[in-house]
Amino acid sequence: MTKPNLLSGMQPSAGSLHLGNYLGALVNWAKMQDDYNAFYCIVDLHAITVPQDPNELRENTRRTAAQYLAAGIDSEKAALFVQSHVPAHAQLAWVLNCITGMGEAGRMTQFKDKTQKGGSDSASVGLFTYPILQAADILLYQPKVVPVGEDQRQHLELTRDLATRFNSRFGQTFVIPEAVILKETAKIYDLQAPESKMSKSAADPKGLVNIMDEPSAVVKKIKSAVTDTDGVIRFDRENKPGISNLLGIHSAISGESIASLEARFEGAGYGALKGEVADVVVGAIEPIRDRAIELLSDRTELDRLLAAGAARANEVAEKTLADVYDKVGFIKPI
Ligand code: ATP
Ligand code: LTN
Repeated sequence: MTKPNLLSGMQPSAGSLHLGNYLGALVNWAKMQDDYNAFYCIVDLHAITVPQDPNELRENTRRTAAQYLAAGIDSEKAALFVQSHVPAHAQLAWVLNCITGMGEAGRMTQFKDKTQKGGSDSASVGLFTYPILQAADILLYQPKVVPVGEDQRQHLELTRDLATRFNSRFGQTFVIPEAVILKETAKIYDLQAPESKMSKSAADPKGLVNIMDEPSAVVKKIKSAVTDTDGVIRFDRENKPGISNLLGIHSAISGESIASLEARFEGAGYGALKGEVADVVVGAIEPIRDRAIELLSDRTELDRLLAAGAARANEVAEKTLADVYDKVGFIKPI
């Protein structure tokens, strides 16, 4: 029996992934590659919707790929590729642009949030059409499932709407994909501001554990995590966000339940919990960092893996695009 397709994407927008990306996305992607025919796309076209330094973008694209491979994405099982290596993404996005309403695109909250932060002059038209390019990323691969974070739910709804509209206007073309929203336990919060999610754009770098951080820096960040003053180790997201986040991180990595951690740390000080969380985190990410550094030392091999991924992706994407071009009435070149 053939496996159903899966697609997901990540932006190469920083030199390192953080613990939130790792526990929220990567761990799950590595698991899902066994049961699905998985396509994992590094979305460089999306990254340039905000200004990028060209050399940094090149570096971050390879660093992102290396970290995914180091964390268990197997290039034999899943196709790991760079979006700009598959021209059909931009080509299908154009067609989808032409069936999307201005108002419909304007309702996307991520665009609204980002323009509110930077002002409408700083926002590009590319940022406005970002979700339509994302819909193209997805629909080209006819995936049954798209694993994403909660923040992507609205983009997935738009993708489903566009696919349904195209199918009803031009005949059955696209599979309607389902969003798979990652479990609540995998939502990781900032160590310095534990009410907000851990994010690349954190105000204070101390709040962010990066996969590529030196182990000693990771230990330091965890030991200086913000907690509270009542001295009890108990999971209570509302009143004890710092301690709850540390328990959540431990549990997500070690697999030990929160209840068991609470029982084991009853009467212990916060320092003891932090020490153990630091050990657990370093134990998980240090081998990934080491392997990523190793992969990055052979860029020819890394680029070869990405080229192989792109070849597999192109094969599927070109088929869908040819069907779309035909359905909308473009004549075939002879
Ligand atoms: P950031 O907010 O750090 O910029 P992002 O969402 O832009 O992160 P992407 O590379 O676009 O990062 O997304 C990679 C994946 O990581 C997405 O599926 C996203 O939902 C997930 N993710 C990001 N931050 C967290 C977090 N703190 N906890 C759990 N999952 C997260
Ligand atoms: N918008 C997504 C990144 C992304 C994506 C995709 C995710 C671009 N194309 C296709 C899933 C499927 C984000 O910011 N996480």
